[in-house]
Order: sequence, then structure tokens, then C-alpha cells
Amino acid sequence: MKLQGNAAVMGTIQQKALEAVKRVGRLSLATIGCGGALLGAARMGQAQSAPAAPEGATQPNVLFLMVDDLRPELGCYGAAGAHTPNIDALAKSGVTFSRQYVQCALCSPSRTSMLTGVRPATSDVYVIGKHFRDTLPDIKTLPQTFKENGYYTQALGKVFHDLKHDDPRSWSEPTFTPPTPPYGPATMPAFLAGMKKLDAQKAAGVQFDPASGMPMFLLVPGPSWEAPDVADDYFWDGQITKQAINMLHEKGNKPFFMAVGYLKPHLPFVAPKKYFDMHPLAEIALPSPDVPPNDLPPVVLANLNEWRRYTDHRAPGKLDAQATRELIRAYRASTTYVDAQIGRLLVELDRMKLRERTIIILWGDNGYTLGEYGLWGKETNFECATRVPLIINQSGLAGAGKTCAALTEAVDIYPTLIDMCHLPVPAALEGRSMLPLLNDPTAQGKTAARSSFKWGDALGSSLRTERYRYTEWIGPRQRLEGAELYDLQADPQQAHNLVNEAAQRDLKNKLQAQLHELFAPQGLKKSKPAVATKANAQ
Ligand SMILES: [Ca+2]
Repeated sequence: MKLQGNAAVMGTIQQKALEAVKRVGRLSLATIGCGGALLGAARMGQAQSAPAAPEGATQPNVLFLMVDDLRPELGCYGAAGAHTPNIDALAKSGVTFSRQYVQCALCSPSRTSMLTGVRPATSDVYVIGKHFRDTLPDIKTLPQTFKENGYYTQALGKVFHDLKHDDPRSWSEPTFTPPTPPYGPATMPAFLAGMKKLDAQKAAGVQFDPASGMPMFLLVPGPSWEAPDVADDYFWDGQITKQAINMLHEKGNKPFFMAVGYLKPHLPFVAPKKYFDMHPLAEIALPSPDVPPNDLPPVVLANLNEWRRYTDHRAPGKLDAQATRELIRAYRASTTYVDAQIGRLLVELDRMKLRERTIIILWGDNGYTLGEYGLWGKETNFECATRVPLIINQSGLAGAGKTCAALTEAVDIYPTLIDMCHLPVPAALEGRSMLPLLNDPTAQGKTAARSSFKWGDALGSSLRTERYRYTEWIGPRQRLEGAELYDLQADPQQAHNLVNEAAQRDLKNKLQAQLHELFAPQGLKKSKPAVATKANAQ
């Protein structure tokens, strides 16, 4: 794929692309791989010429930056080749959590757990198609708690996954979702034609793509990456940044909880060309290891087809070095694009003198394998998929500028934010406040972080302790499909599964007992009952 140029005619083409997108506004996030640029009508506010003067609010604001599929591929996490100056600056004046784990390495289940404060076993939300209100109709979400305590709450972009997964009672007004094209102007006509063709095939009863064998509903008629020469605001992340700035002007004078859900670096890895230019292809190192660990149960590798949804990667087989480098560069370019949008927003926050009384939190909803183990995507219990960036920034934090290596979980975010804002604690929370770690990043963390991933009838329950990761996969009729044990001190890349080694039997038994203690025995589907009645009770 060649980089696209011809910015001179962009205005007309962009307009045509946008009109076409509006005509097919029925397309969903699922259609383009959660790339929800084609949602309903936007409610675009108008930028104001002068910042609103802050008045009287004593409660800290919360600016929650959620970045889709962002693994710690950031300068502040020591990632070679990352170009993320704005997030790095945020880390310099905040606390960077180096071992933050999501409870399910998949967009909606991960966000549901974090935003409800309970684990997937409690909400039974392990898959994208399920809404937590169906199982927990009266649970109080994180933004809902802020709203009910006098905050103005707003979501922009991908927060509760998409509008089908949204939770209107959490927000003071409807979620902002701009109808932007998922690809550049040159690619949009083929994409839209491809959508029509897919619709016709599905209407004719075709369930699987004859060429690739992929289910039709998963196919995206566009490439996995693209670098069109367009302005930042052509795409979703620029648009929501623009609207977030508008919201600061309109609502910045009252306590607010604003969640800004950036869509990149989720596939397709599409970003304006200038961000690709910051990542020379020759500087991209190939992933290592590039083969799966030994002795994996087949279910671990069953669901990793996300990148095969796109037109350039449908053929089976391993990616060659060139294609691998191109995809990694595109992921990094998409990340740099998001970093630039975050920079725009934070500059405005500073200009309006709101930084001093705003908690800024940056979080990735799941990690990502970028060719490690030969895999592209999340949907596993590997460190690559479960470990995410978490930065919490507030003026006056004792631990500012430091890295906290304590084990923390995404389910801890809810109690932390209400602890920082002195709000009442809902009874159902299953995490614990990280405020002690914000004040002293060397303080004791959890003994273990838990993650789960469900594929079909099999559930993988995983424990991350100080040194090890142990995972069990339970299939139908409680059958153990397999297990994984990694020594992350000796083998940080998870290249060697030790679970069948006789010398590790005692260690395996100990970790297995710990896992069974934390996950209940019925297929490991139920967590221990939540006992937390205070934010830091667990
Ligand atoms: Ca995600």
C-alpha cells in the first residue's frame, strides 16, 4: 500500500466521503472492527473564541482518556521507537503504573468491568454482545456516581464501547459520536462499494467468505492500515478532541467528569500521513518471539483473527517481515496520532487554567500482540494483551513523576477516582483504591491481578503474581483444556510454558490453589463474593 497524497483536492473529496458515510450511517462499530466512525448523527458544538472563566468549583474535575487497544507502546514506558511526547509529559507530572492489568482483554468486557467496578464473573459480561444492565440492572457505574454527586458527565467517542453498549443514565447528555470516514478519501469509494457487496452476499444467505473462510459478518472491505494525507480532524479522534475542547469551554466552569474515548490504535491502523512519517520503516524491529509458547491448549489460539478481517490479510499463513514492519509502524503511527490529539486537549486545559483542579487519567482498554507469538490482536490472557498503560495525574500528588510497579487492576480505577474526589462508595465495588500508591508508589500492591477470557464454551482464568502468570482453560463439563505457567522474571517474553515441567510441579500446584481460591470452582466462572463496602476494603 502506498502512502496517499494530493491534499489539494482533499476538501471536495472529504466532503463527498462524509456525505457517503452519512448515507450509510446504519453501519455499526462491529462492521468496521469496532472502528466506529460511522455512527449516528453528530452533535457538533461550536468552538468559542475565549475560554470560560472557572468559577467556584471545589471538587476536582476528571478528564478520563480511554485509548482503544493501547498497549504500553509509549515513550514513558520505555518502548523503543514510540513517539508519544504528550503522554510522556503527562507521565512526568503524574504516576505511571507499570503493572496495570485489565480483567478481560477485549473492548466491551474490559470497559464494562472498569466502569461498573465489578469483575466479568459478577456481570457475566465476557463478550461484546452482552450489556451489563441485562445482568446488573441497578448497578451504579463510575460516571453515574459522579453524575449523582453533582458532576456534569459526558462521554465523547468510544467509552461504553459503542452506542448499543452505552448507558444513558451515566451521562448528563447523550454520548458524542461523530460520523467520520474510517479510511482516507481515496479508499472510501471502494470501502462503501465493498459494504454494499457484503450486504448483498449476506442477504443471499452467504455465511462464510469463500476465499478466506471468514464469517461474513466479520469482514471489513478495507485495508488493515492506511496513511492518507488528511488533516487530524478528518478522522474520529480529531473530531472528538475538537468537541472535547468545545465542552471544556461550555462546561468547564462546573465540576465535570469527561470521558474521551479515542478509537485508535484499534484496527484499522489508519492515521494522517504525517504521523507515519515520524516512524521510518527501517527502524521497526521484528517481534520476538514470533511463535507461540509450547504446550498451549488449542483454544488459546482459536480466536485471533482480527487482522484477517481486512482486505490485505485474508490469506492464511504468517506475515512476512515487510508486512510485519508495516503493521507495527501503522500501530505506532496511530498511537502518535492519538498522542497528538491528547496534546491538543491538554494544551486547552492549561490555557483555561483548569489543570490545577483536574484529575487526568489515561488508560488502555486492553493490550495487543503486535506479531509476538505470530499473533495480532488481544483476546488472550498473555501479558501483551492484559497489561495496559495507566497514568494518573493530579496537581500535588506526592508520587508525581514516579513509576509504580505494584500489581493493580482496572477494577481498581473506580474506587480510586471516587476516593480522590471524596464521593460515597457504592457497596458493590470489587477493586480497591490506588490512592495510597499515588501518594507512595513504593507501597504494597495486590498479591495478584486476575484476568479472564472466554472463547466459545471455554473460559481461561489467569493469575498474575509478582513473578509468575498461571492460567487455566476450562471447557464444557468442567473439563480442563490446558494450562499455562510462565516465569516472567526469567522469561519476560513468555516464550516458555513451564506447566508440564516436573521441576515446576510444586510451583504449579501452589499457583493453582491460589487461582482456585480467587476464582470460584464452578468452571472458574464465579469470583469470590465481593466483600468490599469501602473503596479500599479489599
Ligand atoms: Ca479495545
